[in-house]
Amino acid sequence: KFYKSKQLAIVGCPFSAGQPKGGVDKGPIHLVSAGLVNQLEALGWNVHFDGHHQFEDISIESDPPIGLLKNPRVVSRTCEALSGVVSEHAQNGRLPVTLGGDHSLAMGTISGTLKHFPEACVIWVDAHADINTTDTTDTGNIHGMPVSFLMGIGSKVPEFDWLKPVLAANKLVYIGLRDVDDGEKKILRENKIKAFSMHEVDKYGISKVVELALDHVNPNRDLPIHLSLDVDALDPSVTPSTGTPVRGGLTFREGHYVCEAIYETGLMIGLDIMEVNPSVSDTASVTQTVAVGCSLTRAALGETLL
Ligand code: 6HN
Ligand code: MN
Ligand code: MN
Ligand code: MN
Repeated sequence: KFYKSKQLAIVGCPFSAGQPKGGVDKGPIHLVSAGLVNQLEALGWNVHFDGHHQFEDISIESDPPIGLLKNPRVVSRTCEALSGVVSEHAQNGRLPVTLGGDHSLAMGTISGTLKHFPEACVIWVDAHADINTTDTTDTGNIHGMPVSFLMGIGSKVPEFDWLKPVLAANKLVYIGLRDVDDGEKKILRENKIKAFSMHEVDKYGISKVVELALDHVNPNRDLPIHLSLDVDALDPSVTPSTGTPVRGGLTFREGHYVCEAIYETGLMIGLDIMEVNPSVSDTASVTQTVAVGCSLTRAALGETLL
């Protein structure tokens, strides 16, 4: 609907500075090595893949914390560069599919897609709300903060001046939450942000939850949708190789259902597949997590069961 032809761009982002564990930077390399490009071509997509972005000009040296924020300059400059890459793909009619890397990258992807689709809504599928501010963060890990930066809430950090508040509270909805910090709960309440935790998934079932989520951010089913998916939204038995696993998550089918249902709207203008970490757990777990990362991506891009 929003892109003329079936064209997409894979934006591989080997990046881990938004959190402390090594390995998440290898996530996109594993997803592509597993054959993701061919799999998407088999679904009828014209896939543009230039290789993984290295953002080489950005040094991790001399980047001391700002307040509690770890690697703030590296994260900021990487996301700024990513924002440009993503918005250019959108401008050229290619659906940007970003493979992370840690979830701080969503500052780049969402600011990039919203530049071209300012009316778009965001569906954030995650165990975590990733909405800590510079004031509420306990860990200083910026992958727990991208949403607050996109909304422009919390004390400002000059290093992130390039990122304007682009995301309104009523344009955001969460699915899958189950590990939300106290400060984040307060932010969700105060900003009246709609969230469907695992409690609501249990109560209503996943199809109703997706319908209610769309009713909230996209009542007439006519606005563009950016889907940002953290693989830790799924249960650790399904996607064990991720940096911050939390038990009690979405089943394999529930995770895929969300992707299929968003694809069915025909409104998706951006997709993030984040937080696959091939250094977490054993080889079998890594193979499984990468395979699920690929199948979630395919489900979001039109793979059907029949
Ligand atoms: N993620 N709320 C915790 C924090 O450090 O702020 C966890 C964040 C996890 C982020 O999984 O993308
Ligand atoms: Mn290119
Ligand atoms: Mn998460
Ligand atoms: Mn996340």
